Amino acid sequence: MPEYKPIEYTPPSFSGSEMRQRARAFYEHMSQRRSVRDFSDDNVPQELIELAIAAASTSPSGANRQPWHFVAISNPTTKRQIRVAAEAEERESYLGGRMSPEWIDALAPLGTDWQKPFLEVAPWLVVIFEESYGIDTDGSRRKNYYVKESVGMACGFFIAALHNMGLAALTHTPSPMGFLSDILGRPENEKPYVLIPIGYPASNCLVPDVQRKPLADVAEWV
Ligand code: IYR
Repeated sequence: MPEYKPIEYTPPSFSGSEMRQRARAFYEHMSQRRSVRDFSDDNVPQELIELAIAAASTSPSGANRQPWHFVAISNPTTKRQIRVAAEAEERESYLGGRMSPEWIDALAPLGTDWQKPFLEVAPWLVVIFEESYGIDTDGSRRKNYYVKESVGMACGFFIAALHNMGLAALTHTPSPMGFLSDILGRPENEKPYVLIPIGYPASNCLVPDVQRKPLADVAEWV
């Protein structure tokens, strides 16, 4: 059995007033994040995407298995293939009755439909795959734990990192997403989790007028 061999940890530390200042600044910065569907085609350097993936990969995960894999796409032909396949699925969902009327109703204030031009316009698409199980060097299967929770947290870190560097993103889940495994040639132990188009907002970018719930509605003090 592998041993527990802990090492010392020196966390970043701040004074009380620095903590308050940082807490407020972080909250205010995060408040400005919006999901964007209307991208400019301006280029984004690969280095920025690499740093966002590195930040995402610092997320906690079940048994520290880090059960995620990021595929970053900038190739226009691959982006086109993804758009065509995603729109075929989304068309069926929106217009072919796969989404319930109640669901369509819930999305109405967001202004979404089956058309996904951002899949071609945004300079990067990053598809995050969850590793349902790992594969050891000898080819044997290795169990992963809390895969969805772990990958969800990594995606949260990813989106925060992108926003922090001034990039816009969308958490997009064309449904079903199996076509992403085929187009990107991913192995059997990986399942698409979410597709994140990344870039700058278009100069005339509009977003839905949504509000965040007030603290009193999302928190309880006992
Ligand atoms: N996958 C569709 C539908 C959709 C579903 C939810 I829940 C959203 O918050 C937004 C959209 C689409 O991407 O349009």
